[in-house]
Amino acid sequence: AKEERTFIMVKPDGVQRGIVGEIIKRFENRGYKLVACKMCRPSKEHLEKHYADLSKKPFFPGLIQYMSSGPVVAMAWEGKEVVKMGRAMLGATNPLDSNPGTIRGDFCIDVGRNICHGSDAVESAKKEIGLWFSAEELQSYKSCEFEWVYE
Ligand code: YYY
Ligand code: MG
Repeated sequence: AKEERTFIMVKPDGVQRGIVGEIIKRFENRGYKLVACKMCRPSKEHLEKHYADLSKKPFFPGLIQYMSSGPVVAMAWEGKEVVKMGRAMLGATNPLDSNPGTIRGDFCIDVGRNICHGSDAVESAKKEIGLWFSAEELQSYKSCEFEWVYE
């Protein structure tokens, strides 16, 4: 369970607005472990794969346009229940429904500029990490915090 992983991404607006460090800080502070991290400029084809489930939605073209408009920071985080807790830490998809204290609830307003992505299930996390990272980009290591974060 402590080896569960999720895919978290700072979207182009989060990068432009300088919120990368804040997002990383929240996952670090919580006790989660960073196992992969890179800045990249994803192609439309790559983003169409990432968001394949949404391809029929009316907002899809705008979503792909926005997501390919600048660099993003892609990350994989590891720890107990990190998929579910990652979603809770991000807040609701629509920032206007996100509680204050969540990342979206603290830093954004519009659904089409919601600054971050997080996998919605363990299975989709596996798919997304496989899409964004090669095996060599994923690190396995024991954090010195481990014994102090977990009982
Ligand atoms: O997983 P999450 O990002 O919270 O929401 P999804 O339903 O997977 O939608 C992905 C992405 O699409 C969302 O973060 C913003 C955008 N979007 C939108 O622009 N308008 C909507 N009505 C719904 C989603
Ligand atoms: Mg989603």
